[in-house]
Amino acid sequence: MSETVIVAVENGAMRVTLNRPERLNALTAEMLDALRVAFARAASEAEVRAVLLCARGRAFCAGQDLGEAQAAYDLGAHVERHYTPLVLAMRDLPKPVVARVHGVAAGAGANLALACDIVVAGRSASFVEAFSRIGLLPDTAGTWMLPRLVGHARAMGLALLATPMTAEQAYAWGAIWSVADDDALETRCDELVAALAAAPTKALGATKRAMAQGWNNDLAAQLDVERDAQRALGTTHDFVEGVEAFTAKRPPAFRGD
Ligand code: LHQ
Repeated sequence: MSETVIVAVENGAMRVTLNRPERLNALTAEMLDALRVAFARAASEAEVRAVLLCARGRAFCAGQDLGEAQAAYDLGAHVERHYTPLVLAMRDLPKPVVARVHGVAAGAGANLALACDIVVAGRSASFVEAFSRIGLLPDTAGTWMLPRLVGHARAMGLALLATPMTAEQAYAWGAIWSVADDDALETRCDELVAALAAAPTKALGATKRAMAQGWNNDLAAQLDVERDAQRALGTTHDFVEGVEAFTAKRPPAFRGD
């Protein structure tokens, strides 16, 4: 079990905490392995219905540990081994992933946060595409996500200039879901994750998948995606429960199946 990535499952929610505060949670190979294991577990355990990615200390994550990166003989191999499967695991997980971001999120740390399905930032948060400062390009899906989230012009400014995007900017530009006062951030995120963990998991998973497919589909193909997903969701317990609860004017008790 890793001490630099702490994983706990409670009431349907998996909390994944980056825990290397003295290095601003800069990502080591051990941490990246542990993150991949955590997301694989989230995928395989039905008990897990939502994931919270958060961090200890004064920053969310300073990106790749530059001490280790310098020692890597081939950065491409490092990216392929550690970052590519992690981003794909997060995006392919048919369950919602929430990022709770406070303080700096830099480099791969910024892009890992932005790869989550819902990002809530404390007012102290900033997202820094720090790559150009050290002679690299935005990885961890930065070049794919940023233009989709904030548009080409802002993506280019963020990437080329490495100017921090504040929490308020990230919110105003549509890169994140919401901003909270730092002292309210933890409670806000816990409530959000609890609500997601009690939601109809299959429907949320299908929504996430369909939204991702939508980036590449034309309208007709996407309408087919929706039809097929709706057909499958129509056979779930949670659909029956949702309609019964609505009719009986009571809150639904979704089981996630
Ligand atoms: C760090 C780090 C760090 C090690 C702070 N590593 N120690 C790249 C290469 C290869 C393959 C795959 O992908 C990537 C992806 C990437 O993520 S590249 C981008 C890597 N990240 C950065 O370039 C950011 C580097 N850090 C910073 O620019 C600053 O530390 C930020 C802006 C995050 C925070 O600044 P401050 O609040 O002023 O804190 P600090 O700089 O004093 O940092 C505190 C300590 O943490 C310090 O150690 P020290 O012993 O002096 O207290 C830093 O050396 C250490 N630290 N980031 N990435």
